[in-house]
Amino acid sequence: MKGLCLLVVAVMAVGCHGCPDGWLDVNGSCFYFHQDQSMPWEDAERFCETSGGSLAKIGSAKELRAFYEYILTYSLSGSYWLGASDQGYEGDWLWVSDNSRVDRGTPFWAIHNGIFGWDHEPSGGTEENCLLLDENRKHYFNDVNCNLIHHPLCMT
Ligand SMILES: [Ca+2]
Repeated sequence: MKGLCLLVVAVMAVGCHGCPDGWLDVNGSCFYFHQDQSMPWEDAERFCETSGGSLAKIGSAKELRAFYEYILTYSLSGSYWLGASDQGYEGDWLWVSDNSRVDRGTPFWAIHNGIFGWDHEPSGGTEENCLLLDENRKHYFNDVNCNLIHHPLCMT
């Protein structure tokens, strides 16, 4: 695909975006905020798979920043499912797209005031096994119940 883009640029001297219109290009992957769709986490993962992808992975601080800026730029509302859970083994958060481990702490996870003072999410134990880009937590990561209804954030 990259080769084709270079060819198009060379021949037509036009800009080439690696992603379809309306999709966000971050580090060579394409992301779509499905603001018009709402469903539980597992349905959201299947929804993204039908378009040949999966729920989104946000793997670096730079990527998280790009998502945050996109949300602000387009005034997106609601919270978005990300492609990670700890359903397999409680407390072990894995990205579904490549089975890699989710980084903990700053700058990804929201903070909350617990019995021992301020601490990072996740805090929901076995009740909260799915990862949300949480509008109510300034779009930081939060672990929530997988049956809640939120928008899919797909990547391909
Ligand atoms: Ca959990």
